[in-house]
Parts: sequence; C-alpha cells; structure tokens
Amino acid sequence: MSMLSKSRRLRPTPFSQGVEAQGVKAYTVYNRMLLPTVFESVEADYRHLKDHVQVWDVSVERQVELVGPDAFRLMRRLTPRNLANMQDDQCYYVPIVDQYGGMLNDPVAIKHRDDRWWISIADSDLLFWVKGLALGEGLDVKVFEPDVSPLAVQGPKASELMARVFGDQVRDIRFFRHKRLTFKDTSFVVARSGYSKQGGYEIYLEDSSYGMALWDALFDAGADLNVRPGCPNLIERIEGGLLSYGNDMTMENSPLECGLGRFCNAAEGTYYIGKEALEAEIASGPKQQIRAISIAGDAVTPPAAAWPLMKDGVRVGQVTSAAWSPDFQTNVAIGMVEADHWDAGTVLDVETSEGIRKAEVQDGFWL
Ligand code: THG
Repeated sequence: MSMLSKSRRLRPTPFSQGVEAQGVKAYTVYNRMLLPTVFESVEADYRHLKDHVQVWDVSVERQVELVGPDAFRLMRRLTPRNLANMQDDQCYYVPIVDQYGGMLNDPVAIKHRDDRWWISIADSDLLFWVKGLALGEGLDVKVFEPDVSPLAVQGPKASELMARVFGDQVRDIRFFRHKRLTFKDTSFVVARSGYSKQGGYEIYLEDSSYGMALWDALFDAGADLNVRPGCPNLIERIEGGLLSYGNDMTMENSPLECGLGRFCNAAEGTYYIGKEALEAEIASGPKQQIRAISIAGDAVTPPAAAWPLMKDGVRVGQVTSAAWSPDFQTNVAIGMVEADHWDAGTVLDVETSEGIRKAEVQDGFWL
C-alpha cells in the first residue's frame, strides 16, 4: 500500500513516540489524527487483548469541553438521553442527533459538574455543531477542544496494572464512573470505560507534556503482566457489538436504527434537537436496524466499503464491519437490515469483495 504523507494537519498525540517506538504496523485516520489499528496482527492483538492487558493511544477520542452556567442546558439540547439523574462522577454513552434525527456522533459524555462537561467524540467534527448551537441559542457557555488525550488500559489484567500505577482506589471505580487520581505531581480523571468488552479504564491525560511519563509508567509497572501496546481491535469490537461511527452508522441513520433506542429517554418536557423526528420514529418504528450477522465460509477480508445484503436479488441491507473470529470460528459482522428480514435466523446473501456468501442474522452479538 502507498504511504501516508504526514503534516501538521495530521496531529501527533502525546503518546505517538511510544506507539512508534513499540512497532505500530498500521494506522487509520480519525478526527484528523492517527489511530493505530495493528501492532502484531489483528488476530494476535485480539488474543493478547483477551488474555492479558494492553495500553491504547486513543487520543483521537477528542474532547469537546463545555464550561459555564449554561453547560447543562446545552448538554440537554444535544442529546435525547435523559441526563436528569446523572451524577458528577458519571460517564454516559449519548447519541447526538440533528433536527431530522440523524446521528451526528455517538460520544461518551463525562460530567464533572453541572457547569463543566467533556464530550469524548467519535469520528466527526462535533465541535462545530456544539459551538454553533451554543451561539445560535445565545447560551452562556464556552465550547472548545482542551489539551486532553485519553489513554485506555484494556484487558483482564487492567485492574492489576492500573492499581500498580494509581493505587488500589482504581478497583473501587464502577463501570462508567470516574475519579481524579494523582500521578507524579499532577492528577488525571480515570474512568472505568473503554472501547472493548474485556474490561478496563480510560485515563484522560490533561497536559500533553506528561504523555510519555504516563506511557512509560504503565509499561514499567506491567512487564510481568505481559503488557503490550494495543488499539481498538476489529474482531473483538464486532463480537461485542461496539459500533463505529462512519462505518456502521452515519448521519443517514437514526439512533433507533442503530439499536440505541434505550438512550432516547429524555424526561417529559425536555427539549432536545431532533425530538419531533425521534418521537415520530418511535411511534412508527424504525424501518431498518443494526444486527449481528455471521458470514459463512472461511475468513473474509474486512470490508473497505459496505457490502450489499440481498434477498432474491433485492437489496435489503448492508454489512459494514466483518472479520474472522478465532474464538467463535465464524466470520462475525455488523450490518443494517430492513425490518422484513431482521429476525434471527434469516439467511441472506452478502456480496463481499471476494464473492457472494451466505449471511445469517443472529439473535445478539457474541458475548
Ligand atoms: N471512550 C471514550 N470516547 C470514545 C469512545 C470510547 N469516543 C469515540 C467512541 N469510543 C464512541 N463510541 C462508543 C461506543 C461504545 C461505547 C463507548 C463509546 C461503549 N459501549 C458500551 C456497550 O455498548 O456495551 C456501554 C454502553 C452503556 O451501556 O452505557 O462503551 O470508547 N472515552
């Protein structure tokens, strides 16, 4: 494959030096930064993630910070999710939709206080939408991208490694909660979260200059745990049903289509962008929806474009993520399927880049 020309627009991360030194083999571009996709091989990285512990440079999960008296008001405008009971140490997965109910992003919101929030974004320029909304509604809130870069520690030994660096308090952090913990002469927000189903943490590095010190501290402390650099793993995230914005859904899709209907529960009387459109769709039901899909035969080459799902020569959906699963001995996939064909057990044809295969709708992801 051809090379990627680097320039100032492809921003480095505070951990790039470590990622390069430890042998990253491939990157993707995400929020105009480089996100590692392979260290050893996708399958070797998968095995290691499920058995040990990995450190992931997920700085590409950029933060949109909201600060000011109207920060909470702006957050409520931004998402159909009910934020009324959210505590100051919680993180919520929040769909963000436009006035037509189309998904603009599927970030994690981190609440610090009513007047201070981070929105940890997926791959779209959400900052512009949030700044525009604050301006248009005349809200008293500052919206900006802070110098914050998440570093994820994922895998079954994540708690052990984190406890060695941050102390045993990390073990008390519950899922999607966060706590500020000291590191050298500073401190970082540490959350129990991350883009894998293997368990783990995300450290929100504030101040890039501490990046390599944090990176090195984790690798020094975890040598006997077989800690390695890693990254979101294609196979593991498909097995777990973790969606990828821009791949599995776009602005063309509603949160109901994405299977995120449980997060569209804003309190009665709360106005958010997209409310009318979502309420209409809740009444009629979505026309298509995300499904777990298995693809027959030997290992597929993962898709670089959507693969049509066909029934008797008619397109009834598409597969957007697919990979061979060593643990389940089948090709696991994520697809969007029309209502008439989305029941578990339905067999369709999928037009992969290497020919037609049988695809079967599953009753859930591989957990
Ligand atoms: N962590 C942080 N920021 C992120 C991601 C992350 N920004 C980009 C991207 N990932 C956003 N997308 C997701 C998708 C899924 C989850 C988190 C972010 C996730 N889902 C859990 C699940 O589906 O099981 C839990 C959802 C819930 O029940 O609340 O974790 O990974 N900081």
